[in-house]
Amino acid sequence: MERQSNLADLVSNAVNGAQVVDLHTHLFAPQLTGMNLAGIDELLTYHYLIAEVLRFESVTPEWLLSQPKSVQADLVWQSLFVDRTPLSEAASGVITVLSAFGLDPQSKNLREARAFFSARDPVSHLDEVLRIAGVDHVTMTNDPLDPLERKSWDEKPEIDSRFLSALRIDPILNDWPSSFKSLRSNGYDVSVDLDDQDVAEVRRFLDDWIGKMRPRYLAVSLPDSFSYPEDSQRNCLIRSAVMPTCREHALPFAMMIGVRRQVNRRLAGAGDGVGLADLTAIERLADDHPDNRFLVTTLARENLHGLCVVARKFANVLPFGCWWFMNNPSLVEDTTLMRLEMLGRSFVPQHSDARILEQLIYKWSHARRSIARALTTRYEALEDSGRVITKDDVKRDVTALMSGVASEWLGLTC
Ligand code: HDL
Ligand code: ZN
Repeated sequence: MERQSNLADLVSNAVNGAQVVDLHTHLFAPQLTGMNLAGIDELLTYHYLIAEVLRFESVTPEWLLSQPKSVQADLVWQSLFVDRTPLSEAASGVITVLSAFGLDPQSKNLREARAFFSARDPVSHLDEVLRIAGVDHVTMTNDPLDPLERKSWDEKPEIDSRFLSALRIDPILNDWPSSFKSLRSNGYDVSVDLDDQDVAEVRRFLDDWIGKMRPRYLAVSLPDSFSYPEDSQRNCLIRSAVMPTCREHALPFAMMIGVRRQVNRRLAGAGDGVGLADLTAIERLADDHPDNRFLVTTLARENLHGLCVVARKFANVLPFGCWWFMNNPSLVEDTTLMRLEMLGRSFVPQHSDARILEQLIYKWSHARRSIARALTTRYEALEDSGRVITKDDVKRDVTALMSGVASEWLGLTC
């Protein structure tokens, strides 16, 4: 027992002390005006909690989503935190954030929390959140077809170097029949047909935005129905525009697979569901494009083992994180243990997917606990096999898992 608790403490301290490179978030550098979300009302109206509160309260989604955020937040707090124990991961995350700032998680109302967050200076608050969360770099999700975001980029902002860009191209790949109109209105000579000229214009669009944003990867979320090869506009754009562009700019392509958008439209941002992905699509893409690198995460728990097998077959595939419905402590621990058993440390155990600034604190604190447990289990098995685990082993492995592998794939390491 003595040995185990020493090893567990050694690993836990190393994981808790390791700085993180966060591979995927919905946070924005302060220079991208009007894009950032922070504070207690945003934390409590996170779409995960909106979905949860509708399971307990006899209000309609339409009524709830039509209320001011403060009314929504008051209802969420009363229902999930006062009338009931905040048992879910998303609810317990708010508790972790409040405790990190010394606020009362047992409070009956939001007066103290609102006063605290509204008094914060945004610049020092950002610094403190990143310090508490132990995050060195935050990768954004940047959509050049979002008018508000495009306006910011067109002003050539000097982006805070702690924020990395990722060029997100869902509308182009998943909805060409309508997104081509946005490209047209932004000066690209494209049509719905997607002929060679259109593909050339899409490449010009990607090159232009890679020049403006300097992204670390291109990204797309894909439905469970995603298949490759396939005679479709999405496949044509991936093969003829995205793959050569990523190779030319030496950028990975991130595929986040298995989402079924708007299974319940009434819930708006909270209305997406999950589906089982066909992993042969990743195999075929990785096999057809050996000089491209693929960051892959899947939304269905049932896809995780298969993704580890695909990654064992194709070194240009890097599993990353426990995405969205997978981001629960039990699943993060199980998934990390499975990945360690099958891939050694050639994967990225977690990304936060944070939407609200202070979520970085809980998403990383909770993930660290799970990752440390999984790593300790592997070390214990190794020691049982006769390999002594040294402090240097732990430091080297933890640094790779929490930042080293991500830094390498994002081009942060020189
Ligand atoms: O598509 C994505 O990047 C997802 O992460 C969605 O934004 C989702 O709504 C989400 O916030 N998941 O955590
Ligand atoms: Zn996301």
